[in-house]
Amino acid sequence: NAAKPPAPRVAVVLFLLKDESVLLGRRRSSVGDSTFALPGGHLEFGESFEECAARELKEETGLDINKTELLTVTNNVFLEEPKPCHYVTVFLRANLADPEQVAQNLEPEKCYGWDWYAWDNLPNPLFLPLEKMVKSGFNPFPDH
Ligand code: 8DG
Ligand code: MG
Ligand code: MG
Repeated sequence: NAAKPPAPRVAVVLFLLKDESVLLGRRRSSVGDSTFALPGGHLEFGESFEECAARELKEETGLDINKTELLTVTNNVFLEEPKPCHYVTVFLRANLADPEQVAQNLEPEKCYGWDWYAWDNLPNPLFLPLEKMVKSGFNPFPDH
């Protein structure tokens, strides 16, 4: 009797844009450990995508955003991870409400730290869902 597989879950992640850069954090997690990923997390019951992105960013970095916009959705199946999982990942973009605000690492058990990376010089390795988008030529900046 095979165990029933877990259901797919909805994740909301954010391209936080500043000049030509995006905010990335190095994951400390059983899924994609040590890879560079966007801020974000699980959609909670009753939330809009925009509310989820703002809440997750605030919990993870302390930052506040405005001009939040929906970009795209991807389907991500992680069969090779210690705990296989499946995410429908919703990507949004936003700007900092206050460009002077500094990212704090508020969940150090889940992230090694946040930093800004120029889009044309992203760090390695990227978290697989993000890596796939970059390789496909996706660009999160307006006017692309
Ligand atoms: P939560 O308990 O705060 O809701 O969740 P979290 O601890 O912040 O979850 P997460 O791992 O940061 O995000 C949930 C899932 O979203 C993650 O396991 C896989 C999926 N996901 C992607 N791409 C990205 C990404 O670039 N960044 C993040 N953080 N998650 C991503 O598919
Ligand atoms: Mg979170
Ligand atoms: Mg997260």
